Amino acid sequence: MGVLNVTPDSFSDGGQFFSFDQAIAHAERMISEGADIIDVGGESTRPGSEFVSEEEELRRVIPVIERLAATGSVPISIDTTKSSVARAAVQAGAEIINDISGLRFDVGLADVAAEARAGLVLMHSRGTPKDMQQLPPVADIMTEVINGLSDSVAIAEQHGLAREAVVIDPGIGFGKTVAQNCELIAKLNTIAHAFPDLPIMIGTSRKSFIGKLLDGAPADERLYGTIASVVASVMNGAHIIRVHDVRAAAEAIRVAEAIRLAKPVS
Ligand code: 9MG
Repeated sequence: MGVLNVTPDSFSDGGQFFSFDQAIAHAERMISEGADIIDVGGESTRPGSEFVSEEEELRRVIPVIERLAATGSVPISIDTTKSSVARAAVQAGAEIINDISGLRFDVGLADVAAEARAGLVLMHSRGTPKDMQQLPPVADIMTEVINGLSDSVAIAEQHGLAREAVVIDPGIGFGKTVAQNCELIAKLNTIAHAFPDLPIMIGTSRKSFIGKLLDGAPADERLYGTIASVVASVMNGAHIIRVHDVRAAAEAIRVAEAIRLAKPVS
């Protein structure tokens, strides 16, 4: 999954892809480099970021989704926590809704996904993007994430969403410490065992825990660290990887996947 942020303050690409033409060109480049899904987001989820209005989010994402969906080469995902934005996005051609709140902010997202027969990514997070890094850490991150995801999946099903439409995501970087992010990647197989029928998505790309592990490396110097986390995630059972640097990740994934498949089943 290639990340297409259409936000002026996007933390990892500096708003580089904010104009319509640049956004389309960047999406096409990610597809040519191996992206199987493009995730379009109009509201930054960087730590400390503010919510944007529905009108502004729609203004940013809908024209981009309409254009990308019209070319039809890969499914488009809408990264939003607002059911009104998700509804407009699926009408514009998006086939997946990516909810970083796991239905905590707007449960109506499940209704939109169910009605449109869209996929729904339920990500674990704590607090809001504005306050998540100020929250006291939880003692047992594996139990917290598994219980949180179970609640989100149950709510989605109560709202009529088919279980086959659900993808789960541990939410790397969202209200977790550096050590907890590493633990979640290292023990991804525990999450896979807890949800054996659900695909797992993970997003580590350029995140601050990688910068912290690399002596404060800025976002544009986190590629090799990102690739290490991508490979570890694939080896431990991730099915969908959300990244900015598609070519590097796609090549690393092809090799890691071949090695994973060569491993004897224990
Ligand atoms: C929007 N967004 C930012 N980080 C993410 C992550 O790790 N997973 C998902 N599903 N979405 C994310």
